[in-house]
This record gives sequence, structure tokens and C-alpha cells, in this order.
Amino acid sequence: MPTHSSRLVTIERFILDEQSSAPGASGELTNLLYDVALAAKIIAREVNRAGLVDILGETGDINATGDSVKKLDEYADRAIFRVMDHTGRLCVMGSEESKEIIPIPQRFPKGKYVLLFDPLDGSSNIDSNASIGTIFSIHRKITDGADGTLEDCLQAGSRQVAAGYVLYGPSTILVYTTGHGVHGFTLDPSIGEFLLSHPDIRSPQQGKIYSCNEQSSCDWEPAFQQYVAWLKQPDAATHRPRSTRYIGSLVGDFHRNLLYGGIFMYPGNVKRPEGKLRLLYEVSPLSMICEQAGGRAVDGFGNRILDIVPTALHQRVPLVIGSKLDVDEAEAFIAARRAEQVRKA
Ligand code: AHM
Ligand code: MG
Repeated sequence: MPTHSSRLVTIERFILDEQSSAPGASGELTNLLYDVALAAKIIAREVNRAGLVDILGETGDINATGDSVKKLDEYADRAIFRVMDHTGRLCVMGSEESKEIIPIPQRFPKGKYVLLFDPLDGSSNIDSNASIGTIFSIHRKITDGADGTLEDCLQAGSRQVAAGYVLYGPSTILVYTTGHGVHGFTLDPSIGEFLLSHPDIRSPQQGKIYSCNEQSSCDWEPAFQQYVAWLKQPDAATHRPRSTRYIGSLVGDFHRNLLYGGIFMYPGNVKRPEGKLRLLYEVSPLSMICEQAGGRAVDGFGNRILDIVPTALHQRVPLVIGSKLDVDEAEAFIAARRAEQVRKA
């Protein structure tokens, strides 16, 4: 029998095989995931060209200025819309780039799925050639009528039927889950196919990495400050000190920690208690991936991310995500310090 490493499996073949093991599946989700893979290829091609455009003297859509970053965001947003709007698989979309929900144009048929996405996360990294990513989340329509509504978009993460991301790094990697494990595919640009490279990803239960933007730590609540200070103190029994790794590009930071083990934190601070990251477009889909790989994702206040019911499209939420034992440890440490502060007050 060939092993996974010797067998060439395209994403199409893999998704189809997954579908055939799901009784009663209509194939619509399968096709929707193909569409995501197509959009990923279109965006990857443009991301890979981004640094060359100025050298080659092209004008228009992309250049190497701050403006270009915005334009590549817009390009990715538009590419996803153009791949998705006419297929009859979706009833509504939502994008981090759009203030309101994105209806399916009236002339096209409507489907039973909702697609939420961050078209190009971490785009401030484009000019430095660091990794950036696309994040997506798929829900089933829950309201009556053909058109999707805001209510269809505002569902708890636990109701996602699929979620994933595309990381545009040295290679382009697509990672997704439909609730049956997490699988990763690497794009071979010479044949234009995503090939199975990371079957059934399991995140280590404990890691040596912590990731957060410590620049804002002076504005964090004291319990978080103390936790990060504690991570730096040597103690072999608790695997300290830990190493810090932070790109500032969520997909890249998340993907590294998923494979190597570790914890990523974006807590709230005095200026922005809800943190920076968006529940629907960034946090919920990554939390589904994380849990499916054996990790945990919480808000640092005793709530599992996937249980939070959103009340607004662009709602932000504090995030603590990563290896199970690391997140357990962080929660326990922070809760104990908070309790201590209450006692002292
Ligand atoms: P964006 O959606 O505007 O790209 O912002 C999200 C990004 C994430 O990729 C990353 O984790 C975070 O912002 C970094 O923020 P900071 O610069 O505050 O560390
Ligand atoms: Mg984003």
C-alpha cells in the first residue's frame, strides 16, 4: 500500500472522498470548497507577482506603495466574490472588507450556504514579503426565503460546517476542516493543483512558543502582563522560558503554532477591551481549525470562542488560542491572578 507521502492526492480528490463518506451529502459543500481552492489560486498568483510589478513597469492595479496593499486587499476581495456570486451555492456573503452583508445578485440562483471571509489578512506585511493569508468560514442558511440575511451570518462558530485558511508564504498552503479533522494542501504552481501535504494535522498538546504583540502589553490588564512575564522565567518543570515568535500576520502565526505547538494571544487592552481580531472573519474559523486539531480557543474570560453568539458582523473579540495544555495553563494562571487582585482590593 502506498503511504500518504508517496501518494499524490489533489484537493479535489480528497474533498470528493470526504463527501462520499458523508451519507446523504449533496455535493454542494464539496463544490463550494473547490471554489475556495480556485479563489486561493487566483489570489496566490497575484500575491506572488506583487513584488515584481514595479520592476516590470506595470501600472494600474498594483504597485509597491502603501496604496498597493489596499489594492491587493481589494483584488482578493473581488476575486472571491467573482468566483462565488453566480454558482448557486451561496445565499449571502460577508467580508472583512465590506461594512454590510454582501447579497447574491438577483440574476443568479441562491444556495443554502453562507460564506464569511477575510480576503487578505495581515496585508500590512505585503511590502516586506512576509506571509499573509485568506481566512474563510462556511455556515448553513438558517432563515426562510431564498436570500440570505444578517441573521444567517450571525451564527455561533460551533455551527460552522467548514472553515479554513490559505497561507501565502514560501509556498501557498490551504488548510481546512469540515469537522472531520484538519487537512493541509500545498499548491504546486507548475501544475496548478493543491496536493495533500499535511493529512490529519494534530497540534502538539503543549508547545514552546508564545505569540503576542508585546508592544501593547503596558495597556493589557495586569493578569495578562504577569502571565507573559511568567512565560519568560526559567523553570524546567513547566517548560519555561518559552520562545516568542510573532509575525503580525495571524494566518502565519497561527499556522506555525498549529504545527509546532504554542499559544497565540491577542488580548483586549484599556483602549480596546474587545481586542483587535474579528470574531466572524478571523477568530471563529481559526478556532474551529484549532479545536479540530486538538487545541483550544477561548476569550480569556471563561468563554469558548465557538460558543460566542455574534451580535454584529464586525464584532471583535479577545483571543487566546493554541495547544490545549498551554491554553489551560494560561486560563488558570490569569484566573488565579484576577482572583488575587480582587482579594487585595
Ligand atoms: P488586518 O485584518 O487589518 O490585516 O489585521 C489583522 C492582523 C492580524 O493578521 C494580526 O494577527 C494582527 O493584525 C496584528 O496586529 P498588531 O499589529 O496589533 O500586532
Ligand atoms: Mg484581518
